[in-house]
Amino acid sequence: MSTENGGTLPPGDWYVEEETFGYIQGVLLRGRLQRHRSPFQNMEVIDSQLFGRCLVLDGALQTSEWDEFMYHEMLVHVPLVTHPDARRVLVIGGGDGGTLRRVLDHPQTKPVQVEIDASVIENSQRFLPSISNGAFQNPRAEVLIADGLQYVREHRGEFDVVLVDSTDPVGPSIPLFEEPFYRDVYETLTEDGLLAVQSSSPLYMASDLQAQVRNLRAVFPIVRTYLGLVPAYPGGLWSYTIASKRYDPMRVGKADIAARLSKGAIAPRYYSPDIHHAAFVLPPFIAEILS
Ligand code: AG3
Repeated sequence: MSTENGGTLPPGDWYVEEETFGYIQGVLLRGRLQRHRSPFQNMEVIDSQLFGRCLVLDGALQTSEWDEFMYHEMLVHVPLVTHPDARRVLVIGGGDGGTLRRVLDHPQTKPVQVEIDASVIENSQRFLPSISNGAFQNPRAEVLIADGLQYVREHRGEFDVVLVDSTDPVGPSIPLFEEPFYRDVYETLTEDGLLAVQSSSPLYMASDLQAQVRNLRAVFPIVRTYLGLVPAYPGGLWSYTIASKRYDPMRVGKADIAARLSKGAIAPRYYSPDIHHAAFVLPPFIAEILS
């Protein structure tokens, strides 16, 4: 990247993240806005030159003002256009509100969000309001502070779509990547329901992706991994996986996708009917991880 003083990096404060042994990714900071320790995790809000404000949980960058749309549009619109009439949608995690906001873009939805850590929602609304863009105030949304693991155990056959917008599979979120949770989600879904999850970096977390897909395949008949770009995440290439009882995301026609988007006058900046199908095309080395 070019710099004002002719190539040498200006002295400054960098946010750096070790993504895997021997590789760090970093952004030059404009400021550190907040640091908070909740009963669940350490939270930081930083302000960076390149990505704007970013939410960091337990030392992993979760989302940035600049590229949040790339991640949230892919996590939400791909499953919500795959289901022909997704009304009851459950969001687990996603405290910054970027996922809830995209669910609300689909006018027929009645979302419930279950976030374990109230302070993520509070601080995201305070420091990163552009990400939720008012979603938490929308009367169609019901927002609960509760444990998603327990919530799915207590709600059977209620949701058309479940979205898991979690942190990496480390520490307390590990159960969200395991087979017992996916069995509970299966029961939480209606008979033609589907689940979409963020499924890690295929580059630096390939064994996590592999284990997660294996766990989903043990429960759901249709499991499809797709890819998208999220520059702020390790390596920039990110994966998502849909696990479905009936609808195959690879078989939704482009005209249906366009029609489902236009119902809500949704004009995404990353996602499109062409991206929908392109995202399921996997490079052979990733197909091999999943085979
Ligand atoms: N959830 C996935 C973030 C993963 C980032 N990992 C990392 N930086 N090592 C994002 C939540 C956004 N709503």
